[in-house]
Amino acid sequence: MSDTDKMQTPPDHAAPVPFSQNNYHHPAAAWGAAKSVALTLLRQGEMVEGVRAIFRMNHENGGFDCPGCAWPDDRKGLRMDICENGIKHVTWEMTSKRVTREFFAAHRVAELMNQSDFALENEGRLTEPMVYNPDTDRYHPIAWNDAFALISRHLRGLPSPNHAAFYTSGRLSNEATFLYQLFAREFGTNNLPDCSNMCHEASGRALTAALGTGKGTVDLVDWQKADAIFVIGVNAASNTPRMLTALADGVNARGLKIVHINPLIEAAATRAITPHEILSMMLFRSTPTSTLNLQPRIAGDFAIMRGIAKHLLEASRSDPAAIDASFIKHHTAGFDAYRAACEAVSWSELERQSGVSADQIRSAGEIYRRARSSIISWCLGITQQERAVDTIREIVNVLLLRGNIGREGAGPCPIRGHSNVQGNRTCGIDHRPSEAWLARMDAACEIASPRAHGLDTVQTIMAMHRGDVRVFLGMGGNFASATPDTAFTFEALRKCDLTVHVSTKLNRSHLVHGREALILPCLGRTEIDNQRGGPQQVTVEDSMSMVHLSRGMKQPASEQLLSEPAIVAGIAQATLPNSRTPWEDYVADYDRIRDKMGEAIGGFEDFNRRVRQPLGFRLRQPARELVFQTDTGRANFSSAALPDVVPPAGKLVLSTMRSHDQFNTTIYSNNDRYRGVKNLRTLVFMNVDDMRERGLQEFALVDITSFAKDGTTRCVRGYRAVKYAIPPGCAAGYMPELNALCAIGDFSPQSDQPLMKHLTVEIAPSA
Ligand SMILES: Nc1nc2c(c(=O)[nH]1)N[C@H]1C(S)=C(S)[C@@H](COP(=O)(O)OP(=O)(O)OC[C@H]3O[C@@H](n4cnc5c(=O)[nH]c(N)nc54)[C@H](O)[C@@H]3O)O[C@H]1N2
Ligand SMILES: Nc1nc2c(c(=O)[nH]1)N[C@H]1C(S)=C(S)[C@@H](COP(=O)(O)OP(=O)(O)OC[C@H]3O[C@@H](n4cnc5c(=O)[nH]c(N)nc54)[C@H](O)[C@@H]3O)O[C@H]1N2
Ligand SMILES: [Mo]
Repeated sequence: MSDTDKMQTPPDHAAPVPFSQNNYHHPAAAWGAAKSVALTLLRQGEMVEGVRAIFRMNHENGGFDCPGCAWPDDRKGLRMDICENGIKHVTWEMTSKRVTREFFAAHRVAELMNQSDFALENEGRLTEPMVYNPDTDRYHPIAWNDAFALISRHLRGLPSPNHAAFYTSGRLSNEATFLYQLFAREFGTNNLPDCSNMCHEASGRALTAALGTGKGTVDLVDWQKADAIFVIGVNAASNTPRMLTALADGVNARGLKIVHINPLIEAAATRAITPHEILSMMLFRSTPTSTLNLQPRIAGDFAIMRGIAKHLLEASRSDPAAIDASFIKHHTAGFDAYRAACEAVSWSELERQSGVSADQIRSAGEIYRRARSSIISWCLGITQQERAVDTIREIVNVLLLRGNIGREGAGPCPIRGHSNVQGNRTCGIDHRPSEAWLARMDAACEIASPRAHGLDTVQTIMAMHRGDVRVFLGMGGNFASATPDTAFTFEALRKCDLTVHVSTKLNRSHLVHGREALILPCLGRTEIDNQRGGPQQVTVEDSMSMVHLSRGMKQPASEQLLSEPAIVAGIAQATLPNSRTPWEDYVADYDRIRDKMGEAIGGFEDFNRRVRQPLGFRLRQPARELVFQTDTGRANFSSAALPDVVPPAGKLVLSTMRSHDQFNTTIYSNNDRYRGVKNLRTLVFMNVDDMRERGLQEFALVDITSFAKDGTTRCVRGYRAVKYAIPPGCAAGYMPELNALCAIGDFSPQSDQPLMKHLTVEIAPSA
């Protein structure tokens, strides 16, 4: 395949850069990854520190947890459990570049708005608290105590606590999280929107209804024992690279069968060199990490899952062992209705809705039938859909049919995003907390939490736009860019009286601010956190419910940085002068926060001792022991009707996703290595027939118009159409840029998640 180079001026760069797309030939995570790591380290001027840090990351007791994804650490033996993208995230935080008061003095906010997201973050680490001055349109230094006083003045001036919202991005430690929710609830609101409202909310709701747990039930040992693993709607090679280790090891050691279900054939679905296998890398030995690839239309996954179930039920007529009748009888509810739903739907309808042939679905069903134990894993390709909750419940249905839960090597496995997003929810970031959770926390902390449910991310934006939320506080993250309907969200943020961002790096959210605004710089996870009681450690929970310690090693980027717990405590003390919560004591020694968490949160009993065990501890998972805390006391089948996901005539369905070289809104470069893209982010991947129908040549300039449920349209212009192996009727491009197309009202009624992977669009030559 030859490179086709064209010239264009991407918005990110002043000078034109040649862009290209060709097919990537090398195995995932091989030399390309090693080279990219070296470049990242050099670019951040961090070669020596970076290498030292990598050797300490994710190591048994004594390192810091990788701030990248939430894949669990394999801490056995001497293998370094690291990956290219983890290294990028770490060095990005450890950069030697600094954003100083001189920088802010030299740039008006209006000027900074013209810079790309990459350029903003690339300025380096924030170094001191800053306050916005509308007269100069600049940020100026402010003392920490004055910043806390400003926040307190705004919060105390609100007609009710529900006029404030407290956002969390999933990097916050368990300890900071606990203090943050405690502060919000003691102040008087459950307005705790978070990134999981855009990420795995659907997984939590589906699993809770089906199994009585909001989390997956498998652990890394199960990944090492399964006979078949389904990888659905996740780009593992880029976003969960350490999964490749489990896949390749499984294939090599025991002939693991792997089924990928994804409209795109991603790198992990071809062959992989595991992230740390230096020898294989040198010999260019790779492992085929796919037994079968199914390429459904976008949101066609439900139909595939129902097809697999239909296949099993049909097979069970001649082979009773195709389904686990005993498990179904003793542990589940709703089977008869489910069987009827499977029988009622025709294979031709399943083919139409999935975009995959019945034969292929049956092949996947056969792999599943022959495997003694199977894991089904999924990520955003499933969750950011209109009927995501139904689809995840269909995944659970398929697992239940063969008793694939509560035994070794089997179960559901949502692949979480941010490194501690699961821990955030466990430790109280929930706008819809249960009565039991609040009652226990209230008793332990001697406060009286409000009971009314709070606002999620989308509702917060709508409330800001209406003028109902007047103070916005962001604990990490990049709310302005990560959320849907960019233009609407910008307006909403600009209507606030006060916006506050606790951050490590400069980003768009600092520039799209309220009437008054603060930037509060905090320690990163790699940095030493010294408090009155000495250096502190924090804890995080990974995708598989393991809780372990994380301790920073590096001198802080600036002497003025505070830890996240200290910032929360500072705001709380200023805002709640009569609080009986010992904020100062908590910050002096995080063991005291953990002692309180041990009382307040089920599963955290004896927290300080258990978390100091070599590998930390695993939170108990009743569903894993076949204890189902559901309405029926059993695992529930669901028999939802097949959703209609075929796009209307002339329209396409567009999915927004990450490139290889970004972490959410942090863009490391304009490349997307495994998809063969260089220097281009303003692109849309299209099927060749859809391009031909629209008279589009490769790299043609196009405008993309989205059609919202309420009849409104949104448009982005000057994108490049790129021919790609994607099913007809489907298109894909990059987040966060394409959030401009996602209407604020277009969220799933089941999960309240924005439809970031299901936008109805038309694509036409640029006007
Ligand atoms: N390097 C890196 N690592 C990350 C992140 C990052 O930005 N960079 N982000 C972190 C976070 S917060 C998260 S939540 C995860 C996200 O991890 P992913 O879920 O992998 O994130 P996306 O890039 O959005 O990719 C979604 C995948 O879903 C597929 N897809 C799209 N629509 C459909 C569909 O209808 N059905 C199916 N089956 N598949 C579909 C796309 O082709 C793509 O492969 O990664 C985490 N890890
Ligand atoms: N269209 C579209 N939109 C999406 C998605 C999609 O697939 N498509 N995915 C959604 C998903 S899954 C997610 S999780 C969200 C992500 O949404 P967010 O979590 O809000 O966004 P991030 O880009 O991860 O946040 C990056 C910023 O976090 C700050 N930061 C980094 N480390 C730290 C730290 O240790 N402490 C603090 N306080 N701040 C820190 C830095 O200032 C950095 O600029 O985006 C969502 N948006
Ligand atoms: Mo996420």
